[in-house]
Amino acid sequence: MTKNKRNIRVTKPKETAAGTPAVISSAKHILSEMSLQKGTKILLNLNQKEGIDCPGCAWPDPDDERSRIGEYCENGAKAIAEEATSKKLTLDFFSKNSVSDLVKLTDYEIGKKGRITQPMYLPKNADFYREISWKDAFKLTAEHLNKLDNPDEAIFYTSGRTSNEAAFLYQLFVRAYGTNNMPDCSNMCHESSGVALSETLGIGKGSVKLEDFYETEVILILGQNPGTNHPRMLSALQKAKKNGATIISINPILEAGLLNFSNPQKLSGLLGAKTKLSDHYLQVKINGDMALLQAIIKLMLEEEEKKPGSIFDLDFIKEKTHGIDAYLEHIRQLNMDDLIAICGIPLEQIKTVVKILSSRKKIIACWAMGLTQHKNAVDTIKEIVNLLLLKGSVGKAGAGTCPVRGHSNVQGDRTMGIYEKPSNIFLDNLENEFNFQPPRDHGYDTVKSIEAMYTGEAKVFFAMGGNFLSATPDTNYTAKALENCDLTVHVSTKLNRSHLIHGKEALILPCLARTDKDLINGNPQFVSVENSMGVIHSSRGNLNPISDKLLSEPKIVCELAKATLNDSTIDWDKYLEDYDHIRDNIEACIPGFEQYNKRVRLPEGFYLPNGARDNNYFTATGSANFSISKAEAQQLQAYEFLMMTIRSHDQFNTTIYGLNDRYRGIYNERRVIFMNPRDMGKFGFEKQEVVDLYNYHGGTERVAEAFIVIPYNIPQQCTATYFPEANVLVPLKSTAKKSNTPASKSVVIQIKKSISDTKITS
Ligand SMILES: Nc1nc2c(c(=O)[nH]1)N[C@H]1C(S)=C(S)[C@@H](COP(=O)(O)OP(=O)(O)OC[C@H]3O[C@@H](n4cnc5c(=O)[nH]c(N)nc54)[C@H](O)[C@@H]3O)O[C@H]1N2
Ligand SMILES: Nc1nc2c(c(=O)[nH]1)N[C@H]1C(S)=C(S)[C@@H](COP(=O)(O)OP(=O)(O)OC[C@H]3O[C@@H](n4cnc5c(=O)[nH]c(N)nc54)[C@H](O)[C@@H]3O)O[C@H]1N2
Ligand code: SF4
Ligand SMILES: [Mo]
Repeated sequence: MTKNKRNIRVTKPKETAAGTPAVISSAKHILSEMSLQKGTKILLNLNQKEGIDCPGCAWPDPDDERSRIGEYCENGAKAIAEEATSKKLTLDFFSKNSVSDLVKLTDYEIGKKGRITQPMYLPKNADFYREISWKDAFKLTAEHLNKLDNPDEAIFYTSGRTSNEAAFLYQLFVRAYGTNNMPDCSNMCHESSGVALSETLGIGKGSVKLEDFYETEVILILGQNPGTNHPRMLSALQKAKKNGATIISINPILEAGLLNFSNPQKLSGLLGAKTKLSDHYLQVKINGDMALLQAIIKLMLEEEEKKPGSIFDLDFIKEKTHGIDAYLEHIRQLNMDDLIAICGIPLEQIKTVVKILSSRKKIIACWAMGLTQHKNAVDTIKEIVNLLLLKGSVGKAGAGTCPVRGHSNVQGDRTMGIYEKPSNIFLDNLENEFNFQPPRDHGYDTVKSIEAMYTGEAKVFFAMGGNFLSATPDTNYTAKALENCDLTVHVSTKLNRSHLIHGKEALILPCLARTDKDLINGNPQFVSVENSMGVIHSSRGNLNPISDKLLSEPKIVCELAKATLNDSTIDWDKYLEDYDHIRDNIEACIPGFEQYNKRVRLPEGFYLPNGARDNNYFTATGSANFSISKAEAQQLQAYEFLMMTIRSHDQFNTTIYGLNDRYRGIYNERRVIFMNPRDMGKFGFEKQEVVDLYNYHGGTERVAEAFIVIPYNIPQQCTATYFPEANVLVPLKSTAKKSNTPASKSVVIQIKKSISDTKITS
């Protein structure tokens, strides 16, 4: 056996989330990055009405009561620690550290270096970034953009932290320049949800409000780990339970945050009192969800047919839906044994859940990446919609769809037009308002962007935030794609791997973050964001920026637009007098933003219109649509495994806060693979043995070396590793049908004993 010489410590997985350990962890992270005084100043303002919107996830703030001292979670505190760190990267740092040295560091080490403080430029063939003025940086970018044969040779990526104001200006600039090549992190995230929900319910967003959680009867949580990724959702689940809701979790592994919760905002929670969250936990096989949902629906249908109207909401189905007959016929034809074999859940357990769902009328279904990142993701999400439609559980209080969004403004960015497939109505509105002709052809999404850069069809890559190289699949292929570009430009707060795997020339443009004060002529500006439930509200930073050479994202876009566009019909200078001017233009172009400047100043913000919430379905049929899909098992050889790439408790996507995954009992290590002990026995792997992982999709060998085997409670032939370390194995061409989202939760791998134990030393 190849022994691991690393510093890993493994304990039993936890069965309760948050509580005192979360408070201790928050304090540790904050104090390692800044003074107590600075930390307190931010945390007291975080998620308060008229305060700073947490730069972590997109979970909403409660409309009513907010704790004056602690309206945030452990991971919100970590996000703040990471962003508002007092550590900074000076010119001295860049003159002492070459790109070829920095690239050898782990993502964790790179991220801990500090905030970027001035624009940096990497000339052709150079190994050290050097200082560049803002003026020259804009000029250089503009020259590259204007030199292209066609605007479609440029790509403009967006991550989901960008405010509504910056996002609107950014897409306006990109379209005035002449392309719809606007891939975003959503392409890798909830794109599958957007496609499924648009086709079935006529809106690509969820339909529930936070208060629906407080009056619902059943909450289904599929493929989501809220204890880590949306921690304040646990408070909503706790309140739902108190009000009598039943929680059913569907997940291949037992996540602590779905089992029990000790509320750290309440004294009782700090003293150890806990609430049991999931009443039923279905440990489904990876991507077995569609089969499981169909099995549930098939059993419900059998009962319904014995006594019509006893289980399904026949009035709702008749008045509001389309396609019921064909759908039920399809369900009748399915074979129960096949469905059970695919999902791996025993019949008895399915029957228990059927009993609960049958007698309840108000159901909320929540889901995240465990559903969206599979080949058949769109169809699985449509199956959730089928279940809700049968029960009349959309368009009424206490019921509906809840795709829980990731980045704090990823939903808002889409609303603002960050999309490679904009609608004609949206483009017409831009044309009317700004008097130019926006391009009509659809642009590249994330996967197509990588292919275009690889083949040389795209030559300039510009990123508004994010860490494209580490977030995307097939790391080695994507690296070559970026390296092929003539120029790569990143608007960023912190150093990351995408600055170090670069085009022939590269720029880093440092921007203000959420927590920073944004002043125009001494007047404080605020920005706005949209949370997971469609509430638009303001966010105001309160810290003095770490350097006077940072610019706001809106300012960067306007200056770049002025440097690039000749005879622009858009008055870019006006936006830089006051952000109210940006919001006035948003109001003119995007429905739902009437009186934007007035309503965004309401302390609690305002809701955007939502057809599905109001029981109106703006689909092609004019009704809510049933959909027919066939569940298929992933065909695996006996020596193959399905691997899901998931987040540890100490990371925000590619930003690694620390090396622990406290709830799963892993400390000081990220290169681990969770395996079923029986599979380990079958293949002769011992606990903490070092293995190499392989993927052979499309005839290419992909290898991820030196992962430590962790025996874990996970279905057989299913495994889990952390993203981004395992992204080298995710094939670019293995994507979800219709949404083109990389199938990074169902990667087929082989696991082999490591040939060497010296490859990874830290
Ligand atoms: N602290 C923190 N917060 C975050 C993030 C972060 O990295 N750190 N990221 C943000 C972003 S951008 C996003 S999109 C969200 C992500 O939030 P999540 O979707 O919760 O994140 P993942 O870790 O990808 O977790 C997926 C969950 O799905 C389960 N799963 C995997 N495959 C399957 C399957 O086939 N079926 C079922 N039923 N379950 C499955 C996994 O076991 C895991 O519990 O979180 C956001 N919030
Ligand atoms: N294998 C696998 N791959 C995945 C996933 C998975 O589950 N498995 N999840 C996918 C998902 S859901 C997502 S959303 C993507 C995430 O993809 P991205 O959004 O591209 O990645 P992040 O790690 O969130 O980006 C972090 C960087 O953003 C910059 N940044 C932070 N704040 C700001 C800001 O305010 N402004 C600007 N301009 N920059 C800022 C910092 O420089 C930081 O290094 O990854 C996807 N990749
Ligand atoms: S739940 Fe999400 S938005 Fe709320 S404090 Fe935690 S990380 Fe921030
Ligand atoms: Mo995401």
